[in-house]
Amino acid sequence: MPHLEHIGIAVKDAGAVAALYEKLLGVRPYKLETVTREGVQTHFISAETAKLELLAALGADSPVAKFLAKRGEGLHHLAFEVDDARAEMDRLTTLGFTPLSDAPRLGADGKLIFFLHPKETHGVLVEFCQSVSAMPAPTRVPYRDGHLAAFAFGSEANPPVVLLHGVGGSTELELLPVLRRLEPHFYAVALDFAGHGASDDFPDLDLSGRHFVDNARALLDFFDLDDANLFGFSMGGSIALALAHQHPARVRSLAVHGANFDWDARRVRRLQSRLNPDALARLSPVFAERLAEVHGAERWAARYRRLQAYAETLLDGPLRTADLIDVQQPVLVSAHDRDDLFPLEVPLALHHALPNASLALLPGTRHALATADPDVLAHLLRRHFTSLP
Ligand code: CMX
Repeated sequence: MPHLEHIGIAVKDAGAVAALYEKLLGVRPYKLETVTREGVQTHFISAETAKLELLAALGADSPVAKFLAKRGEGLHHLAFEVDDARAEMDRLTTLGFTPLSDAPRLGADGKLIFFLHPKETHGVLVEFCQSVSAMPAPTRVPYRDGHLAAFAFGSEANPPVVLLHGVGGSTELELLPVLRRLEPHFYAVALDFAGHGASDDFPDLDLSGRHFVDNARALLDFFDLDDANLFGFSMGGSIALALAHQHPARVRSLAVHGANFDWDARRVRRLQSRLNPDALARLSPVFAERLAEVHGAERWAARYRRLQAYAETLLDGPLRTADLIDVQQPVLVSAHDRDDLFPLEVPLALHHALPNASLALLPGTRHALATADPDVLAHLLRRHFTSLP
C-alpha cells in the first residue's frame, strides 16, 4: 500500500518558511537539494510520518514559479511512495489517468517520480515516487598511503551515528536502506573498511581486526566526531565494540547486529567457507554479480580470498570476552532469531556479558543485513540512540 512520503509546499523564501517550521515543530531542514531538471531548490524537513519538501523556484520557467504566480504560496503536491513507479504508472494509465511524463524520471532525494495533473485529481497535484537511492560520491578519507571511502548523510547539526558494515560487505551492499532512514534525524556517516567497497586495497597491510578498528578511528578523526553513536553489522559490530573499549571517550553508545565476539576454529572455518569466491559464485550467482558491481569485476574474488586469510586473525581479535565487562556505554544487541552463521546463543551471551546492554531479536533466518526490515531496524536504532540521557 503506498504511503504518504512527502508533502510539497511551494515557497517564495525557503529560509523564512524553514524558520517557521522550526518554531512550529522544533526541527530544521536536514537536507538541501537542487533539482535543475524540475527547476526547483528543495529543503527537506522531517515531520515523522512524512517529510515536508519546501519548493523554491530556480527560475521563471520553473513549474513552481508558475504556481506561485498563479496561486501564491501553499500546498503544491502530495507524494506517495510505491515499490515500482513504472508498474504504478501503467496501472494508473489503464485506469484512464494521463501521467504528465512518458516514464518516471529522476527527482530529488534519490527518487524516480511521475505526476498526475491536478485537473484529474480534484485539484491536488499527485506525485508517485520510488526510492532508487543512488550512492552519493564518497568522501575520501586519507589513510596510510591511500584512502578510505566514507559516505555522509543528513545534517551535521544532528547527532552523529557512524555505521560499519560486515566482512566482505560495504556501505552500498548493506547499509544504504538504513542510512536513508536515519538521514532525517542523524548525521549518519558510513565507512567502507580497507579492502572493501570504494576504499583502497592497501595491499601491504595484513588485514586484521586491529587495522579495521584503526580505520574506524581514522574516520572519527577525519569527521571530527566525538561522542558518536556507532552501529555495526557482524564484523562491523565487533569493530564498534573494540573501538568503544579502546576509545571510550569518543563513543556515546553502540548498536551491534549479528555480531560475534567468541571465535573458535569451527566458527572461523564456517566464515572462511562463506568467503570462498568460487563457492559463492556457484551458490549465489546473483549476489556474486552484485559483488562484481560494487568491488569491481576483477577485484571481488581477490578481495574475498584475502578476507579468508583475515578470518584466521579472528582467533586473536582486538576484543576478548573478558574485555566486554569494561564496555560501559549502552549497547543495543540485535540479531536474527534463526541466523544461519551465529546461533541465538551468541547475541544472548553478548547481551549477558555487556554491563549495559539491551536485546532485540528480529525474525529472520539469514546472516545478512539486507534481510532485516530496514524500517524496524532504523526504528530500533533511533529509539536506542535518542533515548539516552
Ligand atoms: N496544484 C494544484 N493545481 C495546480 C498546480 C498544483 N501544483 N499547478 C497548476 N495547477 C492548476 C492551475 O492553477 C490551473 O488551474 P486553473 O485552470 O483553474 O487556473 C491549472 O492547474 C493549469 O495550470 P497551468 O499554470 O496552466 O499549469 P500547466 O498545466 O502548464 O502545468 C502542471 C501544471 C501540474 C502540469 C505542472 O506544474 C507540472 O508539470 N508539474 C509537475 C512537475 C513539478 O511540479 N515539479 C516541481 C516539483 C518537483 C519535485 O517534487 O521534485
